[in-house]
Amino acid sequence: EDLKKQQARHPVLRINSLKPFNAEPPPEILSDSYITPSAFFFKRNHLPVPQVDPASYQLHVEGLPGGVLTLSLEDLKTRFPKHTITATLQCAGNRRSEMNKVKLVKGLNWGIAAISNATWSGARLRDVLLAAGYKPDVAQWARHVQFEGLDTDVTGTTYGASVPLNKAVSEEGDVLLAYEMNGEDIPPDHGFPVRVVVPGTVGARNVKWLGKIIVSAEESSSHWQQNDYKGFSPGTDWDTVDFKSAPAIQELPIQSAITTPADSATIDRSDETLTVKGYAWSGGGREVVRVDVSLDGGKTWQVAQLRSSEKGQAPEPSPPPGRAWAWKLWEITAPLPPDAQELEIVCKAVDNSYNMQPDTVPPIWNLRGVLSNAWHRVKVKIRE
Ligand code: MTE
Ligand code: MO
Repeated sequence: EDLKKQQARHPVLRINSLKPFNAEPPPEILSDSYITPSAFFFKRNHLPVPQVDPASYQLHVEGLPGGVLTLSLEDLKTRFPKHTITATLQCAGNRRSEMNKVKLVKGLNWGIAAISNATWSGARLRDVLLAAGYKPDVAQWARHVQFEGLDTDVTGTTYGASVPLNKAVSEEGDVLLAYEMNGEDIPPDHGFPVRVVVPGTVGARNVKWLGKIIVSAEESSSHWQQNDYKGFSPGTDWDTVDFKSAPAIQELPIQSAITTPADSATIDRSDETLTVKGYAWSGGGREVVRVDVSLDGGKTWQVAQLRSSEKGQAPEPSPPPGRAWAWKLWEITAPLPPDAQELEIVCKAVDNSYNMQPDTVPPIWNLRGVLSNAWHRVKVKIRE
């Protein structure tokens, strides 16, 4: 990766690895705006970012009875209706650092900001599959839609992933072949010129620099589908793990975290009140319906205010059931407890299936450090 590209990256990002480039924003930036500006959107790359020429870009759609359909960027933009959604993307490894504190895991040591929210515009994958010859009888043998990126490792192997066919072809699935992020061309780090956006589904399946789509009876055979991004028991270690025994992560569980105050912050007693902010999101289009906040380590709870638009703007109407793809930002202002010198602030969210977060990390610890969604805890000191 050349220096120019690195210099174009925002200096406030916290770099997790330089080659390939992996970074997350400072948490408080996440709750500053409902739509995360692309410069602050977390960046997760397994391989070097490829430079793709939009003029010669081709997308191949394979595996359907009609043969291969090849589309240019122009075809994608002009032959299919443009559809826009707001969707949150979260890496399966978000909050991995909290698992690392319990017992060492393998993977990038993400804090709480490997999650961001953007608007995405593009062609519906459903429309493109229909144009390529998809018919309902295909569902008799096909089960998955595989995606291949144009990024490759030293052996020439591309990044790849797949999602269930029913998610890809359903009208309610809202899966996009996106060519815009936040109203502009998708930035190179996020998949220029085309990426898949599979709302409600783990970041890993949202393949960037999309080169190929394959309708198939099989899941993607890629490392990231077969031997990574799977959950295991806390009792499973690297000697006993059998990656074939667990399903690939698709929809993510309920999640929330405190973006401000930061852990170990000091608060002045003279402030009298404390404002706590954060995000909450659930996978599979399940809507976050409540966030509970405690200032005493979980003994007593208050309900936070939820927001699903920019501050000062009219609230967005509730999405149709099962299509809540975007996070909610939340906030609560509470009086400082009179006698405390230290507070343990805790948050936990509830989605519309009444799924809730587990209270501690050890029961969900796993060797890859994925699906880390325990109650988020932040300790602050009060200065008299
Ligand atoms: N697509 C390609 N081609 N290569 C990748 O390394 N990383 C995946 C996914 N798509 C990846 C990819 C992972 S693990 C995540 S979490 C998201 O992209 C991150 O998307 P972002 O960098 O736009 O935040
Ligand atoms: Mo990821």
